[in-house]
Amino acid sequence: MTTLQSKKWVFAMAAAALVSASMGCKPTTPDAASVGDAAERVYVKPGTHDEFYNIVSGGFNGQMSVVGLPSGRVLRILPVFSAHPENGYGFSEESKPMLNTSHGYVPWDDLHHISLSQTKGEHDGRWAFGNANNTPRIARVDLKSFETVEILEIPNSSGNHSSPFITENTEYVVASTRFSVPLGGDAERDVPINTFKENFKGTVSFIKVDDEGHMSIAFQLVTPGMSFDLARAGKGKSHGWFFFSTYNSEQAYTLLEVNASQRDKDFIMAVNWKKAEEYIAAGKGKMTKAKYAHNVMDHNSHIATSTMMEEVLQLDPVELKDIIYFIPCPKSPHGTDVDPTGEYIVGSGKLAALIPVFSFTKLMKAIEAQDFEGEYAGIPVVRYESALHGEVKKPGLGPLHTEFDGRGNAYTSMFVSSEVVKWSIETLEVLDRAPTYYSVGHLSVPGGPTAKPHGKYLVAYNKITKDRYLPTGPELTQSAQLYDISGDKMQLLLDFPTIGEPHYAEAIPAALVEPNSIKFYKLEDNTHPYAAKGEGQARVERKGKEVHVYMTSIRSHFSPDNIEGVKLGDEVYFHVTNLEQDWDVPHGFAIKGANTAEILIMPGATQTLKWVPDRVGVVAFYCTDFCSALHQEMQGYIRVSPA
Ligand code: CUK
Ligand code: CUA
Repeated sequence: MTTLQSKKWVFAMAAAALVSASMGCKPTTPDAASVGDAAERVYVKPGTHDEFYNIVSGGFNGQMSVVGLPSGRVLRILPVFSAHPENGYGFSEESKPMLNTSHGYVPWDDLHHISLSQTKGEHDGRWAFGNANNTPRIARVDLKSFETVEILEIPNSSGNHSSPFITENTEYVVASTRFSVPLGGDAERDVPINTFKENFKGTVSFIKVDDEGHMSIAFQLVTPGMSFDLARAGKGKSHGWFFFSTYNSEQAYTLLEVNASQRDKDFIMAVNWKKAEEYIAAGKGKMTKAKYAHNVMDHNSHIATSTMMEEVLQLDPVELKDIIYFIPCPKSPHGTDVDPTGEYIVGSGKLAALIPVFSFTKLMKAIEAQDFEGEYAGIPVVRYESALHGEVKKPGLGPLHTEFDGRGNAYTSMFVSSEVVKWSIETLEVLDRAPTYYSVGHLSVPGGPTAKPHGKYLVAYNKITKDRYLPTGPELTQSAQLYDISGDKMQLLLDFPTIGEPHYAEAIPAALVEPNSIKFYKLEDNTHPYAAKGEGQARVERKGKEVHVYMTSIRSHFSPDNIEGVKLGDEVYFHVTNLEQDWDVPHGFAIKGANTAEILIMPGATQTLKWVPDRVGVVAFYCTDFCSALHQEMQGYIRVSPA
């Protein structure tokens, strides 16, 4: 099977991919079991900490999770794009605006990829970025507080899969569209679907990140109507360039599984973003109308504000000839990855029988010499051989994603043959292969996408679980596997379940994050307009139909805890300030009949729960977080009288 390279074979592979996805393709490699002392190597003694934080995408749960490595222990679910009843994210009045979009409040999404901020090509421990696939958005999480502090909607995009990939000094994160769509105003967007070739366009957004982390769309490139899948920034010698995998160069709009797999090659798109910056500076951009939300959480009040943006700057790379170039890449590339030196660009055609590795130096020479095989939709296509460093032959079936260990080795996930394949970047020889259980998607080596990978471990995030855990009905846990990659041979150490479906993840040494972690918010810095910074300020104020309760919480009581004077038809706002100034003492607040979640208030912060009473009577409220021996006493009553 491996010697055939005909079209027929490719379709056989596509079929194999389907079968493997539906049946769970069992690897048959003999040394499938873990090594003997695996338990010792993943054991983190009680009371001691893991070596790495692994920030993992949650897929269709819309969240990130924080996992310790090597233990695989889940440390936290970190709400990003989905409302989270556990702590009131998306339910409290303060956090609701974080989930605002041009479509209104959208409290769910599908988060696939994580990018950690970098300085000089290395992790700096400041922020984690994540993408919303469905209603296109990029979020920024502050790694001091592990809170989502900013969400930017991406206009002119649909299926924000190819994001958020980051440049080596966090100058930009990019977001590109999976589904090409008609752009413009209502008249331009209301077109027959079969006018795809004329009317549908892709976009790539370059989102500027300033020193404080704040995001803004610097410019959008409008591209031919194709699909973008993944991307990586250049680094070192290729700094200033960005590489995107594209598929559906067929520009199919129906039955894509067949129609978008016809051409032998799709493309890797190379973008010279330094050049694009020059064109922007020279006034070549065009401001166009676009409606998108930009949501920012204030540091001190913890109140999110949503601003509706009106326009975006666009560049036309077909007109401006030298911003983008296509490199042919076999069979529907999924991942594209850049090695730590920035010289090698790895394409992973998910239906391809080999892995092409391109050389940045050769690409530059080819562009300089205009060594093109032609054009695609008005954009120059570099000759495959001219940009090629070489091919990894017979790597396995269904290559998806590649990570690096900083010692000259690359690790590629093979979805169809369910394995991780280690190969040498220099010689392109396959050095080792290890089975995964089952059908691996992304991989993560700590620091793997940076200029200085930390190596040591590799985590495989698998798409299929099957028999690996105790069954829990038709739906099984999602799963990851930890390998030791410090020696010549990869060694399986641990299976661990994950929260949601993991796509990409990054791991960062704990030492870069742990020392900066906030323990509590200082009460004196709290600028929330409804904060009560001591029990003396606790009170109830009426403004027409609105009743504002300035409430405090401290072990183990609320003030006020008996509230009267509320009438049917009122809207009651419980503004609860947590007066504690100590680590790990949140208080919760929940009230009977509220059609919302609880709120969970961090020490020193204020959160607001809105409640509209629906009947006359006395209603109880209580603290939901077991905060002290007298937690069960932490409660109160509110009396609602007829209007
Ligand atoms: S991915 Cu989104 S389909 Cu290979 Cu990055 Cu999992
Ligand atoms: Cu406060 Cu329980």
